[in-house]
Amino acid sequence: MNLNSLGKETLIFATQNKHKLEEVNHLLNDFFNVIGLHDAGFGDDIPEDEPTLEGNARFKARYIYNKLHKNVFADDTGLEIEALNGEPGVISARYAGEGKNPEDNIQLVLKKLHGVENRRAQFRTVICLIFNHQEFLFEGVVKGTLLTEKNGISGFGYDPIFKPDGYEDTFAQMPMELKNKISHRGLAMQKLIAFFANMLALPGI
Ligand code: ITT
Repeated sequence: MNLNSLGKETLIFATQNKHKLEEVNHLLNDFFNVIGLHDAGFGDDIPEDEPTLEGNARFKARYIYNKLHKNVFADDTGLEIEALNGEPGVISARYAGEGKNPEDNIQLVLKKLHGVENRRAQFRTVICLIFNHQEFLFEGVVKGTLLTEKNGISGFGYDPIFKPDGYEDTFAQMPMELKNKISHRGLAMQKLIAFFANMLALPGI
């Protein structure tokens, strides 16, 4: 194992997104020293041209593994809107253009849903982990409703317009701890953590 000075193994999270890194660090902090691509010395964007979330998560994790030969995981998330046949899905980051501007993306969703009664949507995350040279996939889904205007300033991306089922607040109105407990990425991460909890209890790992 590749242990750092705190006795925790370093695990690379193949992301350039600081918000995602912060959320995930919060969850994995007990087990790993999680570093993003920036701290792993990687400044380039990894292409996300696959037609599915699974494909992109796999591609990103393999891309970094093939360069660094270290344990790594990557995720890909999409907002899947029922009335738009699952759009924006795999192109959630660049829905309104290659500038990947979250405000533009939100405005485009609101425009497309203007006057539409069915506001049902879900966030879906797929994580691909490459650990000890083996590949594993984990999925997390959270269902909810899209509002007609933004609410809240926490989080990122589409959070200000997404209200998860069972809650009165949007993700952008929640503390990170609560979002992590119920969110797509949080649920996928909980599966990853359960996997590690099992794995690390085994002798020889
Ligand atoms: P990396 O590929 O570098 O990890 P990214 O910002 O492209 O960062 P994703 O591919 O996982 O992240 O997600 C695609 C987009 O989906 C992202 O840019 C946001 O617009 C949206 N998104 C992802 N997770 C979200 C979340 O928890 N809340 C709100 N929007 C989210």
